[in-house]
Amino acid sequence: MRRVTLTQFLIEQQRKGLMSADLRLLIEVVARAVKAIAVNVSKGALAGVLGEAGSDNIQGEAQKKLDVIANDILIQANEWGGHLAAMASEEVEEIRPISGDYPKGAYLLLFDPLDGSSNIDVNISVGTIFSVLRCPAGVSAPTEADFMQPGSAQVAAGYAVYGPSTQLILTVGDGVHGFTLDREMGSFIHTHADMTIPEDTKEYAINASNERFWEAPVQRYIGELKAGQDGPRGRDFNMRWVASMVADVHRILTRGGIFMYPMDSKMKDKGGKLRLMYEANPMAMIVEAAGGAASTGRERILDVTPVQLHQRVPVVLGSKNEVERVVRYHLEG
Ligand code: AHM
Ligand code: MG
Repeated sequence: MRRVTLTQFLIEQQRKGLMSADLRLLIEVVARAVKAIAVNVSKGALAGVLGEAGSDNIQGEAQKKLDVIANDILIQANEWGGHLAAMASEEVEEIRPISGDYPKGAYLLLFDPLDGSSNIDVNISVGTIFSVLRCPAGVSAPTEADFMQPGSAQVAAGYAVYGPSTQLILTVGDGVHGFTLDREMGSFIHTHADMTIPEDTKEYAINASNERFWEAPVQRYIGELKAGQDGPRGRDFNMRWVASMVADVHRILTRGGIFMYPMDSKMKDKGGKLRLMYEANPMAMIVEAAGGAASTGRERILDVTPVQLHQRVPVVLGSKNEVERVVRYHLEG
């Protein structure tokens, strides 16, 4: 089998005119940071990286040591290369413009350094999610307002999942490509070509402990799935919930399914649980590029106009026919 490394794959994409040299460099740098995060995640207790950092992030959540380590790795890897104008992280309140010590580039990078971090201490898969936007033309000192672009403006999106193997999933809009880290060689190898999500599925992912807080359309939809063969759907469904969005989305990208973190009455004032800019948008771009759909329940995620960097939205994504059904139930009220 011809082994194609991430570098080789990206150079071929660039030659086909699918990405600029700077975007290729940016993705390579993110991939390098992901390798460093994977090393830390896999050492776990041996490196003393488990447990709380003793600080809270902007979301008011207690940071884990690995949240802080992953955030630092991504910032340090990306700030000097000359391909970015600014960065934004789930873990940091303000955007981070590229310091005057380094050349500035044409892109904005957003990331959730370690998604699913409540799973770190129990040795369950976690991940890194990232999104790339263009810095608006003529802007040399970007502010938060320059990040307020809808998900449809993303030029690339991806995630890494630190599971039994480390995988990097990537799209620049032209299909979804998966790479597996060869730890001995230290390279990502292209192992999953053109990943696609089947339109139909028998599997759903939702935190069912929130059932009493859901809105009526979600209660109806999940109620019908749970009724299985005896209900209106006339067939049985299976439930999975890892509580790491990357792991749940990765399963859906591999074998189909629907993932939901819907609006619920506990979090109405916040807008939802998951963050638009570095969770919902990149995952929506990947899912759509793989033939799936992604909605808030009422609106295509990629069409949401952001008003705040750390904005939250309800998320329904995965196999197209199921997502469309959930949207229909919301429209019917
Ligand atoms: P995090 O970015 O702080 O880790 O939070 C996001 C995570 C998602 O990965 C996951 O889908 C969800 O939160 C799990 O929520 P819950 O603990 O309510 O099941
Ligand atoms: Mg997260």
